[in-house]
Amino acid sequence: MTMLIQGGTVVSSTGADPAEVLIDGGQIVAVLQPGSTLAASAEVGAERVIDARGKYVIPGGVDCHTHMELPFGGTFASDDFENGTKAAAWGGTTTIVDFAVQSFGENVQASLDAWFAKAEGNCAVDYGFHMIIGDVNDESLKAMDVLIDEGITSFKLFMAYPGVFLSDDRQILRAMQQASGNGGMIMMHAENGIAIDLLAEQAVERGETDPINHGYVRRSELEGEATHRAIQLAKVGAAPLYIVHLSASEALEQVAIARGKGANVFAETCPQYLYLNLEDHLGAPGFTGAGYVCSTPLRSKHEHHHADLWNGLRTNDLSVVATDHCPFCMKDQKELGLNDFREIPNGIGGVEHRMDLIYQGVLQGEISLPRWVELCATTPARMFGLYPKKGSIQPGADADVVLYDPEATWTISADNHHMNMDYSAYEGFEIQGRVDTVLSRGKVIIEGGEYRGSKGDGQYVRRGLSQYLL
Ligand code: DUC
Ligand code: ZN
Ligand code: ZN
Repeated sequence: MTMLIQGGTVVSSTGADPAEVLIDGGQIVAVLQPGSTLAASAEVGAERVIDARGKYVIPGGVDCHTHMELPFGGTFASDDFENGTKAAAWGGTTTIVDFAVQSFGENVQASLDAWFAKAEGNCAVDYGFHMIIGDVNDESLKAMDVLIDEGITSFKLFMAYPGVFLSDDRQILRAMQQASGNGGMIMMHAENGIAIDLLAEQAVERGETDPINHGYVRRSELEGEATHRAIQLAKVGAAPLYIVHLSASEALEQVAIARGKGANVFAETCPQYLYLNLEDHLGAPGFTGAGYVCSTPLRSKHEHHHADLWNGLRTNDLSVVATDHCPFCMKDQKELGLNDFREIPNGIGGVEHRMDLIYQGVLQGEISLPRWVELCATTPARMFGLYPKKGSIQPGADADVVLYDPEATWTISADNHHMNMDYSAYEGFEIQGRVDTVLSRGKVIIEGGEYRGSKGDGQYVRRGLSQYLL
């Protein structure tokens, strides 16, 4: 079907201008100047004209960090691919990159196949995979090369979670050397897990078992230390490095120093680290704080992490905002840690609210309107080999397009969200701006306050290499 999106302001990573977007066969075929002869003839030929007056027309969001159905601490993240990708669509995200997991002792390809089976035929929006390498050995190192050809071009390693996912420095360096040879991007969970586990053990021995202790023991210095170490190892291994879910000023400082010296180091942060904090959220009365247990943890409002992260988003030392969407319900899931914060499954759900929450940063004067699009769509697409099909409004791109109403006002609540969570980490947040219409490869999937897509609309995206390789 030929469609024309007319009357809106197209926002890209480089600017915002009135323009009309012509779509055919699921792709954008032209971006036209309003009032031009070409726009007039496109209107005549279009089978459907979508009125975008008063709306921003933006590329669909790319959330490059989600964990649908992640097994964690004896339970599973509560969104499956069907529900989680539908929630993403409601929030204007039209591509997710989820993490397939190779656990210790498992075969990489078999683990990846299991993740394909979970997603295939179930997704509302397009999806790709990164691979968590939880067991770096000769076999998994070889598998990294094979995965690149299958469109899985990035590999996450952990410096945290000893005995579960942690890779030691030898394993990290070896994986970096492999990525250096095959063009892969190493993604790092940078926290010193050995030191954290000692502090956690000591806290519990003292009887300090409440959720807030999760934040106290995962000290920001230990995120800074691990980030520094990861950067040095990447230099030695001659590999590009992408730090995931950066939350601490100390870690950002290390990224900024490295980038200042020209290192090919990148970092993402997430809305929870910009808007939530240790005292008010992780330290909420009773067991409520469990809903805010995630790693890296929320940081203290009495330090300067929030302001520093916003600054990093302006300077590009932070170049992506993703969600680390990893939802758990309070009932039966977070409750596993009622008597010991170490047993609380780590994660916050947020795939639905990233575009809205970061748009508040535009309204608050923290970032510009084009920077919003760049952080939430264009750079993640370029970083992870999805560009120019994803993350941009230009001829040849997939017609993943969002009409965003900048004036709408509403309040985030568990009562109105679509994620499978019995609470919202952002309950009561007053939002200006709202997703109005969502197109995924030219199909209207959200319109008029209704989901109009179907299960299985979303397709697997075979990713290329990062555009940020040197
Ligand atoms: N952090 C989380 O909060 N959840 C899943 C894994 C991770 O690293
Ligand atoms: Zn992580
Ligand atoms: Zn994660």
